[in-house]
Amino acid sequence: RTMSTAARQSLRIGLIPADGIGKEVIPAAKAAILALGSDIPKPQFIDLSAGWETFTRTGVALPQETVDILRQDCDCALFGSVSSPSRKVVGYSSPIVALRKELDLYANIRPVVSVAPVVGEKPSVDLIVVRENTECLYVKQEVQTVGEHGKEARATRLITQRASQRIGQMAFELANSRPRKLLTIIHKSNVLSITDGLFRETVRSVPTLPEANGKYDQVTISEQLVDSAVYRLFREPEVFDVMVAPNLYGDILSDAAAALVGSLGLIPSINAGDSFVMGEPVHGSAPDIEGKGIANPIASIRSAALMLRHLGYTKGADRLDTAVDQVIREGKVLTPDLKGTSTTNEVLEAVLRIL
Ligand code: GGG
Repeated sequence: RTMSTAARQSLRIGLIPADGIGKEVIPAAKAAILALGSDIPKPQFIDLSAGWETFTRTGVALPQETVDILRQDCDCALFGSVSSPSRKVVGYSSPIVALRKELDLYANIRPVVSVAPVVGEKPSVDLIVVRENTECLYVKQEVQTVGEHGKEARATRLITQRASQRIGQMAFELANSRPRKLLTIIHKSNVLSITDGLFRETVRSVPTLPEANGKYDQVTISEQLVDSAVYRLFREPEVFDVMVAPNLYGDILSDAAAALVGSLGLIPSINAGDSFVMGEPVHGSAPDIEGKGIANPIASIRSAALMLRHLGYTKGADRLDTAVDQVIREGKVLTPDLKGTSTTNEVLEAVLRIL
């Protein structure tokens, strides 16, 4: 990653707005990236399609062309949001789940950080949810049969040592890079002792791997059952630093954590693998506000910052985060999810003025 960072003349960014408000917030992130000027290599944007709307138009939710272009012609990507239906639709499969698999983006890193009222003060919430991104119930192996008592539905929940180990390594790296160096493993192995037991035990053993070679000695490891983790998150969020969880728990926990900082519209993420990174706001396609021009662009702008930071462009990433922090701190230009009356464009304009 750092090797190519130094040599890059341009930064090729795939844009996949997908559905709903993704179409409104990804262009805002693009405009914010463009405002960084020479702090990053010259960005080149490549528009790509995926999503429910793409499916209804073409019969395919994730066109092979999108995957091929991301693999061959892009250094990174930004994904918006997808409107997967809640019922089974023949031939449809979630494009974001498929993309994470196709590009082996095995870690979904979701920082949840509040903005302190005064510059330089410690934020009251400052944690990162590290979500395993390739397995758990998201392997989507479901069957329905008919038994003695009527319909029966079953889902396979796959947890492997390989996936648990690499997400564990990513989480230890992150914890080690932070001042508090605290890693909490989230599981439910008092009930799911085989699947969550394997996750817990594999993550716990990361510091004993030969390649760890003592580098995680400063990391404090704790663990928490997922249900009590949600309770503690609301009662005393300050106890958490880095939380690592299997796919579904990580998804739920990060939405819950978003409530602590005011809105899901603020929370960014990256889907990271060993050779590619894709920024993605944690929020969904929000059909209730789609087309009204009031979606919060901050999660997407912060996702762009996270993506740039992951690629080594710290200065550009810092500028985006500082501008967003200032807009939130001033509290004058905010979208309705934050009790404001401003539009997506007005928030973007406020960020651009600072940039
Ligand atoms: N940006 C997150 C997002 O689009 N969330 C909606 C979502 O995950 N829907 C379910 C799916 O398509 O997998």
